[in-house]
Amino acid sequence: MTIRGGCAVVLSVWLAASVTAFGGQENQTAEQSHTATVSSSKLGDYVGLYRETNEPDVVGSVYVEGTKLYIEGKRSPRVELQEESTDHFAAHGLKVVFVRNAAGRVSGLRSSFGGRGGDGEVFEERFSGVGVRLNHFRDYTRSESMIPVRDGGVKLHVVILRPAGSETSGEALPFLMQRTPYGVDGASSASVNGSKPELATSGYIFVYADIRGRYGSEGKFVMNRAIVAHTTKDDVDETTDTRDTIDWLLKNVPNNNGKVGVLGVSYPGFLAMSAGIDAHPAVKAISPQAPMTNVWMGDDFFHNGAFRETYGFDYVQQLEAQKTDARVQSKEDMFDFFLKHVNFAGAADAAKMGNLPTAKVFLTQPEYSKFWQDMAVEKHLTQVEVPTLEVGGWWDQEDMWGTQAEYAALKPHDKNNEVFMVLGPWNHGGWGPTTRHLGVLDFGAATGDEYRRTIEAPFFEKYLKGRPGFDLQGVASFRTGTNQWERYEAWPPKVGFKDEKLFLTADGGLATATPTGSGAGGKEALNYSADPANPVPYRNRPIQSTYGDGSKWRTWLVEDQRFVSGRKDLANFSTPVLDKDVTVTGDVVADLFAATTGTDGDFVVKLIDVYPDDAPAPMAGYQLMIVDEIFRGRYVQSFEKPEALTPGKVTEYKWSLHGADHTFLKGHKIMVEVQSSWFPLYDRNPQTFVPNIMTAPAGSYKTQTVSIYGSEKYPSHLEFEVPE
Ligand code: PG9
Repeated sequence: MTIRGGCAVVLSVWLAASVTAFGGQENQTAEQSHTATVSSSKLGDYVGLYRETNEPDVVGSVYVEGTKLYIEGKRSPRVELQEESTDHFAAHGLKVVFVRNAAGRVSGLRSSFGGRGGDGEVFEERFSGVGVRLNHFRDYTRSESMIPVRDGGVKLHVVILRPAGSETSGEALPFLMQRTPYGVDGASSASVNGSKPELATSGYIFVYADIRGRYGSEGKFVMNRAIVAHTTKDDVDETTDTRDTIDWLLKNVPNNNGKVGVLGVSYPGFLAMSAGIDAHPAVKAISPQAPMTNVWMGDDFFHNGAFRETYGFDYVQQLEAQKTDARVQSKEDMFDFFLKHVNFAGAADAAKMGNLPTAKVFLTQPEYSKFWQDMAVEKHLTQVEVPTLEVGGWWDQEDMWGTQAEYAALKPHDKNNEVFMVLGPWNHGGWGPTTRHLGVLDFGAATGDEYRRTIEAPFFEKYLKGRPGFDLQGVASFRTGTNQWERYEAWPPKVGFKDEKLFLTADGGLATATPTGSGAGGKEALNYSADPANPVPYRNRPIQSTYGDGSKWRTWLVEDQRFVSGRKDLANFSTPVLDKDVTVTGDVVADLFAATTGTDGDFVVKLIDVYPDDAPAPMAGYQLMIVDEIFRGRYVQSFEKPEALTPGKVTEYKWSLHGADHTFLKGHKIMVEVQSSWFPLYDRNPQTFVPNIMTAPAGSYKTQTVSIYGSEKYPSHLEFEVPE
């Protein structure tokens, strides 16, 4: 996966550009020699180290060599700055304006990528007058190959990057491979050094592979191709393509040490896991990161049966409409768009995408059919074939399920203690950029850099090069709230933890004591009326296309929930202000007793940290979601065979909100919010049972009253673990 913007920091932005826009051109960008038109005495004005005040871990350097002015970062290649006018410079799309203080001294710089969209302009203060070479980029040479695979005729495209000179001399090196549907043409010496600085410095033979049917590779692309039984040579899947690729690499790439590591984020994370199933003997380590694992149960396309309408709509068009990615970009608020088209069939029709292979399955098989079951990866994880490092983020907006599900499947088979997991304060792939932030949250350190330096790089060094330094025994978890790394023997941790429950009381409270009698204040349940014509938005409007210009998709999970929590069509439950810290660790499970006047309905449960009103801006009164998940009512008896609900019947719904490791600090409140829509990320439930919600007629969408119980008989609650 390429680094997709994400962090509002000039050098990270610049890195993103070096990986995408500058990709494959680093020899020109690094050393292109236009003559600077300014005098060298003036150039000296700009020399120094710069950092963004908000993001002090990102440091840039400006220095003079000969008569030229250069800028570079730890993770970005040097580029020559060309003067356009006094204090205004440009380099390959990067605009740099030096800023002077009242005394006329250069005190900082403002930079932006003109025309690239995304993160806008960034200011960096100058904190030292000495400019030095910051990055220690190793020179990698690039080659390309087409690799034949077993089913004859089909060849797969790879880009190979290896330290210059390592073909013929020096130690034999291991391979580090990433397979992807997103294209590998941009892979370059600069992108390898920028995205994996620690590993690139050490030296690996990096292999970037286009998967079957995408970009430079031949054959037919099949989205999330299911793993099949291998009885004939034509039974291909991602595991066989990986094995065939590795076979070829071992035989054809000189001076390799016979060991292969595979890593990747998201779709490439799924492909990394595939490398550990029926693995080639040369595979010695894999790191599936935010891997899509089960796209019906909890990853990209459905969660517990609720259809992820915006994501399915955008992603399928991005990948399946053509061989290379096409960004889906709409000017309309997607809330209005999907409401106007009633159901997914209407929206797909409007976009003329109904015939794309995965869209067809969305439309005809919304239940957990054999098609989706065959695609699920976790059922193949019945043994640990290779040391595995799973990586995931607490606020992953795409593949929240995969990391934890793969770990849970593998761990019982982990005889040699070779399954590890890291969970951090990140969104999807957020451990890549150098940043302390996610949205408005500040974690006090560049946690992704910490992870890559202390865990990811030592993991591959140990298993591919036999070097010391990898000291993770089980799981590393970044506990939010207190903002510190914790280490556990396993996930969820058992040693030093005990089970706890938090009950939803019918007067809107939360309590650790089991409710007695008919419920708090004599009330059995909290009721609200849910109208599908006015669904609860999942993020602040306008809602842009997933990866469209200005999209807030990447940080929606940390948006302040006050934008909806005052609505009448949801139920709020809250503790009083906490008089001590409360830590919630492990898998958080919602166990809800609920009834509806309808014959179908969705239930969304959100566990929220409510900051005190006197917290420093921007956190005063902030409502931060810690974990959250949806459940589609019709699947309460069976995911395969949906059934109508009985109006008014109290039913138990139990589902995982996924892992958390969070301390609700003294002075905060714990809040649980229950609602019946999360639109348009999830399609609307008509609240009247219809055979297929994808084609639900407009007339079937009906307002219903939903009751969330909190009595002795129906004790709705959350389950989790707390330190002993
Ligand atoms: N979340 C993306 C994806 C993975 C697998 C299936 C569909 C989508 C990704 O970022 O790769």
